Amino acid sequence: MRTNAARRLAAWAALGALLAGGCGRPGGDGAAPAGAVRGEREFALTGEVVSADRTRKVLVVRHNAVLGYMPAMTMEFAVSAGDAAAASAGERIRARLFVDAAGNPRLEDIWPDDKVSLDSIDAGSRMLHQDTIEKGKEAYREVGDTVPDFVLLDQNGRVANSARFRGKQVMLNFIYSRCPVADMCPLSTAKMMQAQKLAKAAGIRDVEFVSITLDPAHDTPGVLREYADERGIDTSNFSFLTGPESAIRDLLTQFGVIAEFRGDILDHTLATLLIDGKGRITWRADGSQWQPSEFVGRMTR
Ligand SMILES: [Cu+2]
Repeated sequence: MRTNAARRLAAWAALGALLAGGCGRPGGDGAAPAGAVRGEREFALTGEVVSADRTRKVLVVRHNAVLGYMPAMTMEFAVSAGDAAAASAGERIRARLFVDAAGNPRLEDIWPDDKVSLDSIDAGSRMLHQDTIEKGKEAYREVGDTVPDFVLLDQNGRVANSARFRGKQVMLNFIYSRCPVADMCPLSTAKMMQAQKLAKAAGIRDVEFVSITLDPAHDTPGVLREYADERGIDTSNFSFLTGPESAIRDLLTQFGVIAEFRGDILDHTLATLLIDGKGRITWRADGSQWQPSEFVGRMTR
């Protein structure tokens, strides 16, 4: 209990320090556009991916009727590099359709929309929420405790069940793709990459690296795929996860990470954990001043 309270206090202190610097959410003039720009119209779209062209950054989608705009048909849409890379033929999707003044259609905010995935994510989120509520004030997982089960989506839009990681040691942290503060999320990701390289060089097998987004409303699978691709991350054992807001909230509670939007600013703390093959937390570092070698040194080979 005492450790718990002390940790929370430390976390809030870190947040206070952060507020001074501010971990901003870009979105003002000149930032990468997300959502409608002037003169664009927006619609909701559902359909099935027929093919993806990563070079031209387009998806061919057999879409359902778009209310107030067009009947069901198969056509091409401009998408981001990450969405083009993450998409696979036959995948059902839902997205926001933007049409500019010249009639050019573009999809953003693309999420998997097949019933099997949605049902398992929904069931996983409900179980996680029940677990969080039942544990109440004891929800915070300390070193020695077992991590909660979760069902999220990875950077390719595939369901990522925590069972996938059982039997492997996991190095886990929380980040968000738009974090503009160099020594917060960008530094954490760079250190995770370094730990991945060190672990590989040390011959440590059965280790997975997992980064869960703090900003699921923006960080779709495609956005996370682009985040990983831009950094040249080897995703063979490094996953970027997103999912329902409620599941992310519950995980933040259980992992003792604070993330709060204040207007356009996401104030957040950082935590990096090492979890053993049985799902027990064996080490934890708060903030971003930890060394990759500390974690790799604690991994079993
Ligand atoms: Cu950040």
